[in-house]
Amino acid sequence: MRYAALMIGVILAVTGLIACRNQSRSEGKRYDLKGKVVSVDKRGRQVIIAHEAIPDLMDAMTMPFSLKDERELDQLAPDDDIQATLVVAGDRSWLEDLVYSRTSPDPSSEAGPHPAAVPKPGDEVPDLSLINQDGKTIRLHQYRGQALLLTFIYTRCPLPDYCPLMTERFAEIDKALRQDPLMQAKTHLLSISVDPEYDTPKVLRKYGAASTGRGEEEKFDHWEFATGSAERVKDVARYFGLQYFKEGNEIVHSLRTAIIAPDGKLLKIYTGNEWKPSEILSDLRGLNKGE
Ligand SMILES: [Cu+2]
Repeated sequence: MRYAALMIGVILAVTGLIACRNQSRSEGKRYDLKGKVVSVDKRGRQVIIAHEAIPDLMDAMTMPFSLKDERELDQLAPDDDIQATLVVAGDRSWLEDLVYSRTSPDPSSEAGPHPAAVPKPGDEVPDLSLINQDGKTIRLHQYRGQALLLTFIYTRCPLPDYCPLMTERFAEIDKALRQDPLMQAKTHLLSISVDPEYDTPKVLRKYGAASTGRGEEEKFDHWEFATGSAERVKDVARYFGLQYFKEGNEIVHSLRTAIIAPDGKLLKIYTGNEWKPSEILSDLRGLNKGE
């Protein structure tokens, strides 16, 4: 049995090797990546890899990556050894030229992080509590009457197309909503840090002020930044199906961006980073139509 699995692994490794090298190369900086697959997040279209140090880029850590060819997500399994080229181009990054091999007898028995049960649109979101950038306790139900747009980040995130991109898009949404006093009044944004140890209210305040572009003027009356005890943050993340865990100074995480309607019911959860600010703006405008 083990031999059969090993053979499949070898075949996969061989097929993985037959990557077309003649394609014209996209631009961007390229780095060699070597590591082990920790988990495959098919919904979020990411693979979480514990990788070795990448000279000139980052230390060894475990973190999520996007793939140039997403079909390869179906081929990968926890514990696969993987080698790839990490391409960083502007605010995007992805892996290409994947080579992987499998030696574990049964990948389905791997005890990786289990995908959390994801709530459905229309579900009532529980009154989870967090601590905002001012050190004050906030609760999700206090935003009832407004549409609440939330996402997960951490301020030290090194990959441009994860947290920095979420924050950049939230800044765009915040700005657009502020141009319309009615929409500003009827919406609220919340960025939740999954790194409470480092992202104290003080750190979040500074990060938030820089992110909104209003600096010292920022009153955090439309877009807040929150954290909480490790337990409380875990409760919120788990509810929205966000997977994360700590690895040295980094947090390995997937992406979740949710819209909660003014009645406290879940409208939508966006996974990954493919969504556009315009889609969320139209979701938010749609909620406030017909009132
Ligand atoms: Cu991140």
